Amino acid sequence: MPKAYTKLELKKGIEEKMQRHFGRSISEAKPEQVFRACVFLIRDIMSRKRFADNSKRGEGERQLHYMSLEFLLGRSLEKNAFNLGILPELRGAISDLGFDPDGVINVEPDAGLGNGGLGRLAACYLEALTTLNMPATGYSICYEYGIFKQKIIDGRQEELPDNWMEKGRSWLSQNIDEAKEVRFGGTLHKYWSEDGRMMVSHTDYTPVMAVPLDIAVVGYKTDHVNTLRLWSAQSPEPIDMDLFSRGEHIKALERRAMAEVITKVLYPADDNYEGKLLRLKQQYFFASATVQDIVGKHLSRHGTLSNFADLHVLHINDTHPTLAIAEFMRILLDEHGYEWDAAFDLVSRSFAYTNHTVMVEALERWPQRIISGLLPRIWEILCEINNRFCARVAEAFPGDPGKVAQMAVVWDGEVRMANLCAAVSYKINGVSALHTEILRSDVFKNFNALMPEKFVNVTNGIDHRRWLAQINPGLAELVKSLIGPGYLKNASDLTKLLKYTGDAAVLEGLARIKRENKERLSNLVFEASGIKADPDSVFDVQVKRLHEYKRQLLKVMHIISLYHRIIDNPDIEMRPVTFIFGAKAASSYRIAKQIIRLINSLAAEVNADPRVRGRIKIVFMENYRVTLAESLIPATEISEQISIAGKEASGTGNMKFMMNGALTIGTLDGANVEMAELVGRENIFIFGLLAEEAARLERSQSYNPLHLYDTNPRLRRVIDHLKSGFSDGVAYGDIADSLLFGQGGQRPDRYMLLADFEEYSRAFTRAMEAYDEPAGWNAASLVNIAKSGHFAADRSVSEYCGGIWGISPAGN
Ligand code: 26Q
Repeated sequence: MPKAYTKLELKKGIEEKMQRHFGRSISEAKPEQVFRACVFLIRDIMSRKRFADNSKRGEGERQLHYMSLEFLLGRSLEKNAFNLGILPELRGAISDLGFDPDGVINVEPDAGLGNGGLGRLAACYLEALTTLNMPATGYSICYEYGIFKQKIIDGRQEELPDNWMEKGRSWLSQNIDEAKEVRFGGTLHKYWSEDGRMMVSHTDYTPVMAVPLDIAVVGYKTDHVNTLRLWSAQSPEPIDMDLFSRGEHIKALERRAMAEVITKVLYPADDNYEGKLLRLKQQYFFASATVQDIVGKHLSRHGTLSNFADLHVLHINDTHPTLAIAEFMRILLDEHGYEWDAAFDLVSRSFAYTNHTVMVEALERWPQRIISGLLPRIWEILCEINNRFCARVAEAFPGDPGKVAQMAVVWDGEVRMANLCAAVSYKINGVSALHTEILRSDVFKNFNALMPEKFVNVTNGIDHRRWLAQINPGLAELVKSLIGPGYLKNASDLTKLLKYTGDAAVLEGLARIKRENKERLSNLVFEASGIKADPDSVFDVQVKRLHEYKRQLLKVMHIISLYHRIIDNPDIEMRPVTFIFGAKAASSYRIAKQIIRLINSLAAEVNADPRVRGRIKIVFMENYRVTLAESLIPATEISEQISIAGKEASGTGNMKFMMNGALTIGTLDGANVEMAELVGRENIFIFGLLAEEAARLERSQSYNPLHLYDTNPRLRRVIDHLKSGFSDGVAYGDIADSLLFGQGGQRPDRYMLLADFEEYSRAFTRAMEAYDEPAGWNAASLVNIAKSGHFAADRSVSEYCGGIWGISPAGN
């Protein structure tokens, strides 16, 4: 068991850090310095744990290396204190020192080293792996600037740089002696060695140093500590005084800057592939440093690579780290004298791959000329992998050359990263049952025919300690009083709550907690936007990245039609609803940005219209991020999960809302399908086309939104409203056109909003009717919480450990 710290010990510890690092006493300190003193103290506690833990680590156990270009950590002070079991003591200590604990906690910026779901998933999994005592290391990039800060100015998204390191770097510890050199460009020379083997040497390359910055990860009430290793790019060139004096310093500085730009900024495109050279440099930089690190450590311990695959699994989080496959081949062939077959055998037993998307525009395909110029040796290796794989495919499907065309890794001047992963990894998984089924039957149909044993499903999960206990202390207290604290380690215990669905006192308690959370959020909304969100209204929330397939626009269209109803019947009785949106749009995603502006135009018109009399309020919360989600989710009553079926691989926000007692209005997409199965149709509001139906409509090209527009007057009026514009004088003809006629060569209404409009509207009405009956609503809310244990990351990670990674708890 971990050592407990008293409030007094922590107080003394903070004072000590304050003196040591800032040379001042607490009475002279600012909250920022108190925050940093707390971080230093918590880091000490974690280091002591790590030291004790390392000595227990076995030599012969398989380890996981979770490779992800994104780890969306959010804040860490409260989280780490929570997991160490000292959060109340830390808060008490800060208070006793004369500071507001929330004020100190709020100093911390989000580590926004990710875009959204995929990055947050990585963070949740590393926490769960650590809590489960699994030997695991996370690998990523230390972006100097994380996901941009969003400001809404005149209704429009503006992007500001997110300089998180300024205050957030206190968690990082640099390990310069473990830096690695990564090589770009250059020339290859082939020659024969004395024993008749072909050798490759690489000259004139541009070296870049990868310096590791480590973050310690603690699990919940365990002594186990893991590491998240973030690579930062540095130029190996010293500032050359000679060049300086010869006036060539600008050139030298230019070269330095070129290297260091690699880890400057996270690409803010989410689910949308852009073939940018700098992004490829990030990917190779990351892949090479990581594989060198893992191989180097293995060699220094074992002196041979022959047992590598027994002791390591490299997990590829989507295709972004895929170059690691080719890089490992390069290291084995060129640096360790391996023959191709032996090297390939080793590599193909070492990698596993998770796919997170079925959207064709998100599948990474890198142009051959970019890869061959930047990474000449990697390009050769990719070609060789491709040749051998295509030969295998041709043999497996004789007389069907189309199969080679579909499955090739290099084709038509492009490298297809997903095909490379599928060809080489020993396991491929989707992130929900439906998504995995679509991978098997559609995206990777041919691969599934050739090697069905590779495909598995692991439905996503979330860190329920953060997303329930930490962010919703009121609910956590209630749950603990009913079923004890065991659920924190064993989330399936939450089902024990089911026996209280008829207990009026419990349901009232649940309602009271929601009410308090709504009041808190209402204050936050008012501070942020000046809008009064009435805690007596229903809080209906859609927060996620802005993407057409997620259909924020469908919700907008529905709100417009509610607004029309009020205009037509000014006295109509309608339960007041506050509609809350939060979303960042990728900087280059034009339509997504227009939709943000549209939400703000609509909000301005509706919120100011005296006829509405508070029955509808619309709030766009700027800069949606992990920390904002932590305030929004506990206060939400209706969770909107309304993507077109078949396109949202899983969703993880849906799980967070469910766990906090919101009821979902959703399509049968991603993990919503499993949510509906768990809670039953009476406890979720399902609507819309099924994935099969949507796919069939798309294939047959028979979908005709114009017909719906012509025949449904309510819908027509909504779209006409978009065209004619809002009280701020802004009209959205482009959006209306893309729905009715298609834009830029796209089919009209690609994501079938019009097809689902009526059913969505009915689902919302059903939800409002259910809300009219508080006991029933609260019972449904409790059922959702009780069944949400299935979506704990602990469950997902255990499935990965058993079914994919083959790892077990450290020291066992
Ligand atoms: C690729 C190439 C170049 C630049 C950027 C990218 C890129 C970056 C991020 C492509 C995709 C992403 C992120 C994808 C993502 O977050 N997918 C989501 O993953 C979640 C976790 O599995 C799922 O729940 C969501 O359904 C899925 O959309």
